[in-house]
Amino acid sequence: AEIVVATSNEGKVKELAPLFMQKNIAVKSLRHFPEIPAVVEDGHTFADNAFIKARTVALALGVPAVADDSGLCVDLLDGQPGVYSARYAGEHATDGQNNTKLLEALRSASRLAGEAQEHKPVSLSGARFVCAICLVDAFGNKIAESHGECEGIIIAEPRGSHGFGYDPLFYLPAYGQTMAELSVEHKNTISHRGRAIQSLWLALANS
Ligand code: ITT
Repeated sequence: AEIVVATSNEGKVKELAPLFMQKNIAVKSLRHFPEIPAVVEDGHTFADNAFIKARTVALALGVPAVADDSGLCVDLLDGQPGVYSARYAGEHATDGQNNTKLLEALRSASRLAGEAQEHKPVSLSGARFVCAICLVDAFGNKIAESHGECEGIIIAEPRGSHGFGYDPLFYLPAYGQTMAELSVEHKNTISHRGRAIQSLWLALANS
């Protein structure tokens, strides 16, 4: 089987592909459908945006679709960047620009600027990654939705080269590593995305 994933983020695709492969489902991202215009994500919650993306793509292609809307919620920033995580530093911001912006916001919020020069990582704030998944049928009707979270700490110095987005700044005390230091397989067992997909299988089994 095959499912269209309503995403242009290849970092997500790299993690979602093995998760769907556990159910023998191959994923096809929007990279394969350049004709579909960019989806306007104007929802106020992760769940709203996941539904908007899945529905728009399903209606454009006439096939079922699944979407992942996710982001980073930082305690000291009252939950920001949240649904704005992808465009925190501007409309077409790179991951690097978003990470720089996050550290700037946290340093001014915590007045820890001086400590950033220390050698050991400085923990700036508690944070959580959040992921909402939505599956719709070919008519854009919701079939199932799910949610997953993962808690960590934002550190002042990036570590690791795997993953994407805010992973190098997201430290997991239980593992002594950042999310960017974990393999895709390991990340999938503990991440917001991995948890949301496991919860999607449960929702589908119970429906
Ligand atoms: P699509 O809408 O095309 O799927 P996007 O990157 O715009 O791609 P979102 O609106 O859901 O997707 O924004 C997600 C952002 O949250 C992403 O760009 C990262 O900055 C951050 N993010 C989400 N999951 C992450 C993860 O596992 N690791 C690091 N950062 C993550």
